[in-house]
Amino acid sequence: MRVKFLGSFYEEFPPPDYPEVVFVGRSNVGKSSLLNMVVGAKVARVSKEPGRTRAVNYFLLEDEVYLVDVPGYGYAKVKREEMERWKKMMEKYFLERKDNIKMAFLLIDSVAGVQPLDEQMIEWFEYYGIPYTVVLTKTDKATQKEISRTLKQVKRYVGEEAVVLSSAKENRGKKELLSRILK
Ligand SMILES: Nc1nc2c(ncn2[C@@H]2O[C@H](COP(=O)(O)OP(=O)(O)O)[C@@H](O)[C@H]2O)c(=O)[nH]1
Ligand SMILES: [Mg+2]
Repeated sequence: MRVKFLGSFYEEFPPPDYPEVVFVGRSNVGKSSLLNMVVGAKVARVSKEPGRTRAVNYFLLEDEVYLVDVPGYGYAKVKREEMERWKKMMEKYFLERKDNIKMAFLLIDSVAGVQPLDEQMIEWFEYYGIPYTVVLTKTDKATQKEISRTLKQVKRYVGEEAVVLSSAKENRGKKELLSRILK
């Protein structure tokens, strides 16, 4: 896969010359790892301590589609003002880019399940009219029972065809995600 890091953006975003696919989820859910798995290269930074990403990172895949890594949410130690800043930034991102976003991948930890802030993201997608797919992450760490429970929660919002099971550790879901991105 040809993939290029275009940079970290805070205020202005790159010109909408390509359609974009955005990866959204709680901090530490495995966004950067998933992105790296999908493109088959270590382009996004995987971090040990959560809550570090502040920027919107753009990658260009195959000179065809932008892959966008936005800051994660829900990190417990984040202060209120920081949370407000995150919210403002995301609202600006979705408002400005909604027509260019062809798909959002909402990452949900297979073990932790759907959290209130994930539901808030789903409300945003619906409000902005952004189609989304739910990606369950880290299935290698989850029991079958945990996966079933999380699947059941997710199916309150989307049909089965809009859910992908993944593990960056086991390269699970890579083909499925790539075909959805390049579609
Ligand atoms: N077991 C397992 N660990 C993972 C997987 N994906 C990510 N991780 C770990 O989870 C932590 C957070 O990953 P990262 O990709 O930085 O999450 P992000 O904050 O959402 O971008 C790191 O320690 C990763 O090594 C996975 O599929 N399986
Ligand atoms: Mg990350």
